Order: sequence, then C-alpha cells, then structure tokens
Amino acid sequence: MKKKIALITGGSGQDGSYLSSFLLKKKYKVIVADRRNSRSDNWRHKYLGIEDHLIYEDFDLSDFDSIFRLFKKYKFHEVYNLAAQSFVKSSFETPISTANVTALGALRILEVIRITQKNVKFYQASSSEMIGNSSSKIQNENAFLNPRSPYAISKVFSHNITKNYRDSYSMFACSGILFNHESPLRGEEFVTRKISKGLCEIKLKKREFLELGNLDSKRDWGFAGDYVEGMWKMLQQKKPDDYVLATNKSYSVRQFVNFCCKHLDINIQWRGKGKNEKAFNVKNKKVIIKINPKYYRPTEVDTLLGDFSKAKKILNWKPKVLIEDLSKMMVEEDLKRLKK
Ligand code: NAP
Ligand code: G4F
Repeated sequence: MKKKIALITGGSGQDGSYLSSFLLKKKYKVIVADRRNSRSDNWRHKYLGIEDHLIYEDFDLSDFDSIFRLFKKYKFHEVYNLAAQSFVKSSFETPISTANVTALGALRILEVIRITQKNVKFYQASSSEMIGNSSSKIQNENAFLNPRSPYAISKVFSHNITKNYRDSYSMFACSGILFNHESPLRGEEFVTRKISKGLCEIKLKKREFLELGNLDSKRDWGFAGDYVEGMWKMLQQKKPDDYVLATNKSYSVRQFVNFCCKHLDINIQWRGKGKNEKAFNVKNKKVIIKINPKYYRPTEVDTLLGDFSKAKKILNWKPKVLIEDLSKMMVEEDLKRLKK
C-alpha cells in the first residue's frame, strides 16, 4: 500500500518531534518543515531515535513562497500546523512578529491548501491560552475567548480562520484546543522544564537557587506524547471539528515545584508572600527558589482547567500520564542528561 504523506510544520519542536515519531510508527512518510536553525542539533529527534527516518525541508511560516513550494513538491494527505512563536512571555516583547507567524502563518497555509490541494486534511495547533481568564471553572470547546497576550490573540485569529475555511470552502480543517502539555523534550524557557532542570542542577550542586515569576498561576498539565495521538485522531474522523485535549486537573506552579522536589528527595518549606516568597531546603536551610519580578507578565492567565469529554466521547482519547508521573519523567531525564 502507498504510504500516506504528512507535513509537520514546526516538526523540530516538542510536539512536532513526538508527532513525527507517532506517524512514523503508523508508517507515514513524514516531512518536517522548519527553519534550518531550529534543527541545528536535532536533539529531540536524536532522543527519539527518528532523525534518519524523516525528510527535512527548509521553510518559514512568514514566507508564503516557501509554503507554496512545499505543496508543489509533495502531495500531502495530512498537514499539521505546529509551527509558531509559542512562548507567551516573548509575545509581549515581539508582538508584531508573533502575529505574523502565529496568526498569519496559519492563514498562509490555508490559502495555499485552498489553491493547490483542497482535499488535504489540516490540523491547527490552537491553545487554551485563547480562553484566558474564564468566568467558568472548567473550560470546553464553547468557552468564551478572552485572550490575555499577543500570542493568545494571534492563536484566536488562526483558530477562527481555520473554522472560516472549513465553513467557507468545505475544507477538512480541525483545531485542537490543547491545554499545556510538557515532557522531557519541552523547551527550557517554559516553566515546567525550567523547574525540573533547575532543581536537578541544585540537587547536583551545579547551581544554588532558581528564580521564578508567578507561583500562583494554575495550569492543566498533561504529557505531550499523549496529546499528539489526539491530534492524529482528529484527522481520522468523518467530519472535521474542534476538540479540547486536557487532563481535567489543575495545579499551581508552586505545586509543580513540590512534585519535582519530592522526586528529587529535597525537603522544602515555603516562607513569605508575594515577591518575598522563598523556598528553603529544610536540610541545609539554604534558599533554593526566589521570585524575580522580571518573570511576571504584563497580563496573566490565572487558572486553566480543561474539559476533554468531547474528545473522550468522539475520539476515544484520554490522557494517560498525569502530573505526578509527568514531573517524575522530566526530573529523571534531566538528572540523566546532567550527569552525562
Ligand atoms: P515549540 O516546541 O516551541 O515548537 C514550535 C516550533 O515552531 C519550533 O520548532 C520553532 O522553531 C518553530 N517556528 C517558530 N517560528 C517559525 C517560523 N517562522 N517558521 C517555521 N517554524 C517556526 O512548541 P510546542 O510546545 O511543540 O507546540 C506546538 C504548537 O502547539 C505551537 O503552535 C504551540 O503554540 C501550540 N500549543 C502548544 C501547547 C503546549 O503546551 N506545548 C499548548 C497549546 C498549543 P524555533 O525553536 O527555532 O523557534
Ligand atoms: O510554561 P509557561 O511559559 O506556559 P504558558 O504561558 O502557559 O504557555 C504554554 O502553554 C500554552 C497552552 O495553554 C501554549 F499555548 C503555549 O504555547 C505554551 O506552550 O508558563 C506557565 C505559567 C505562567 O502563568 C507563567 O507566568 O507559569 C508562570 N511562570 C512562573 N514563573 C513562569 C515562570 N513561566 C515561565 N516561562 N518562567 C518562569 O520563570
């Protein structure tokens, strides 16, 4: 049987790497489209042992021609648009380039699909950040969108334009509204990986303390490896639709620190409030976590908690790895890497 061909934009990122691995196992031919610099050391693909099985193509989501050329070269069955300026904090410093890539990038791909390969199945990486500060305790596909950053506003645009192309041109276009998902392949700028790596360095006496921002913010944290299966399942349905993927559990940044400390056998005590809050190592009385206001955001999303019941019912999807095992997996891998 002829292999299906999948295009993954941002295929060198966290999700792109897990999705590449997942699709290779399903016998797809996988085209990873990225900026060349994004894959300079290919550490994620090496970790998953897939580097030699992928086809790499240079492309930039802000460059229409580079997208057009890809669609001239290959006939795709499925396109996963994962590329984005995905770091919320940076979007406050680079709002215009974030909008160009994260908002207009999706539209560029949709336009090329409409012109060249209208029957391709398209997945858009939408985000729980679009929901922002919600008035409902738990959020599903119908949540009111109240985005709180240039990143989230860009994702609202790409989410809405995906739906508009589905409705206007009968295209098979889906959005996955994914709540935070992490892994040992998470970028070090995101809080979970910053915490797991930082605490491992403290454990190994390579660092004295770690500086964080808002400890009270709560997120619904799952495992990226579980979520890429949900993306694929969305494109295997008879009809295109949007789905929330989440764990239906929400924890604060402070609680994530507590989980990692427990796995590392570091007994900590929190003292103080607000900017003066600190975590002490009970054993040697040293401060190991401090607040640095430079990590605060101009506007914050306080709490996210996802309702994935539609994905459970229609896709038969549910998260397998929850925060306790997720934080353990991340800490164990960071320890291993640091000891090398
Ligand atoms: P990631 O690790 O940051 O991956 C994004 C990839 O896009 C990176 O390889 C990045 O390259 C690339 N990229 C950035 N700008 C580009 C451009 N102009 N042209 C081509 N490629 C570009 O993010 P992720 O965690 O895997 O997330 C995948 C997608 O899901 C993103 O769209 C993200 O916004 C969305 N999402 C993520 C989560 C989550 O919790 N992980 C939740 C909801 C939605 P560089 O590294 O070189 O910048
Ligand atoms: O890890 P974060 O940077 O992720 P954030 O902003 O929730 O965004 C991630 O998840 C979204 C899905 O909801 C994705 F769409 C997006 O692409 C990205 O993957 O921050 C999580 C929370 C924030 O409230 C932040 O203020 O942690 C808080 N935080 C506290 N101290 C910190 C820090 N975040 C970072 N990055 N660094 C800190 O030192």
